[in-house]
Amino acid sequence: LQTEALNQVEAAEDVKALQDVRVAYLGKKGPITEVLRGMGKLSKEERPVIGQLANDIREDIANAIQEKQEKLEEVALEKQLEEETIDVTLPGRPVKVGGPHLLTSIVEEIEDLFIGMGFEIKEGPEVETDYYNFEALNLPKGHPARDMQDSFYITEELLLRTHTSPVQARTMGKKDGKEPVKMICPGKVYRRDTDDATHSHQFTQVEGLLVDKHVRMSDLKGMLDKFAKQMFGDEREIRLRPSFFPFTEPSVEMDISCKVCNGEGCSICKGTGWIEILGAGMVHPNVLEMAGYDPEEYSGFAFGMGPERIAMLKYGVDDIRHFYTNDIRFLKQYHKA
Ligand code: FA5
Repeated sequence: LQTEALNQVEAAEDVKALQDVRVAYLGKKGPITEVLRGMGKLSKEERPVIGQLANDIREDIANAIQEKQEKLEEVALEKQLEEETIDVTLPGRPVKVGGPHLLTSIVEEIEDLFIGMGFEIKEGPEVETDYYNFEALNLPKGHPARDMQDSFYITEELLLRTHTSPVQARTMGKKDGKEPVKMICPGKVYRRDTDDATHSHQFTQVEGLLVDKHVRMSDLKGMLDKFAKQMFGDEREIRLRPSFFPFTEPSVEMDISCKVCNGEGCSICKGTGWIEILGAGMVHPNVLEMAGYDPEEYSGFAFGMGPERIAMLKYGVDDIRHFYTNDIRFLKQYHKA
């Protein structure tokens, strides 16, 4: 019996087969248990001899099973390790990394540039009151210049802001007419414009405002020139054209030359070789007065630029709609490594 059991232990090929051997020989219904159970029927002399023998055999088989089990487990572990080996020489799988949207990058670039010139960053609401969007900017109800910025109204008194200029009025209003202001405000604006290559019904603006004693038009011109050169490089030309905004007097519009497409048949520059990127001017005395400043003592300049147009010009993007349609092939071109 012992030899037979030990042979079977040796022959067991896996843990399951070994378990079967254990049950067969050492289990409750196995031959050894049976022998031990029948001890009562043996004579007094036979009992210790047979008992000792049965126990020895049981121990031998149990030891053999234990040894075999350890061996089988070791083999199984080795097999598993072999199967799960990692080949460290295989090339890694590339991780797809996102990046900021081109428009976000441009706005951040503009912010950095103005922070470098000492401007603070301010924010204002996109749902604006008629008062701040128009009236505080010298555009009373019924003023014909309101038509320049066709608006999305929510109620009679609330609208989606048509420009970032209301943040000028909000910022000045908090200063009690005494402290100087030097701020920019980036943000989204909305107009009922028909979408085309250079116009969108929702776009971005960055407003700028500087109010202090003795601020002059030449300060505005110098700062715009510095901005343009830092943003586009010294080779670009700028031109200021007289313009009209009710909240500035005098008012100008600034164009930048289109070097990317030479202006020839180019949709950004409409063949003229120039693209308008901002409106600006000296803050109108009425606007200063409404915000609590004495226009005899204080003066200021303001500007509002379109980052989409700036990005188009800087990177040769030929249609403003690329910024909003989220075509990954377009966006990827501008991800910095
Ligand atoms: C204004 O919105 C004035 N608030 C700017 C200003 C501020 C003037 C402070 C004086 C003082 P305008 O409507 O021209 O002005 O727009 C300013 C800039 O926004 C434009 O030069 C252009 O770059 C951009 N822009 C205007 N309309 C659109 C549009 N539909 N899509 C994309 N960009 C636009």
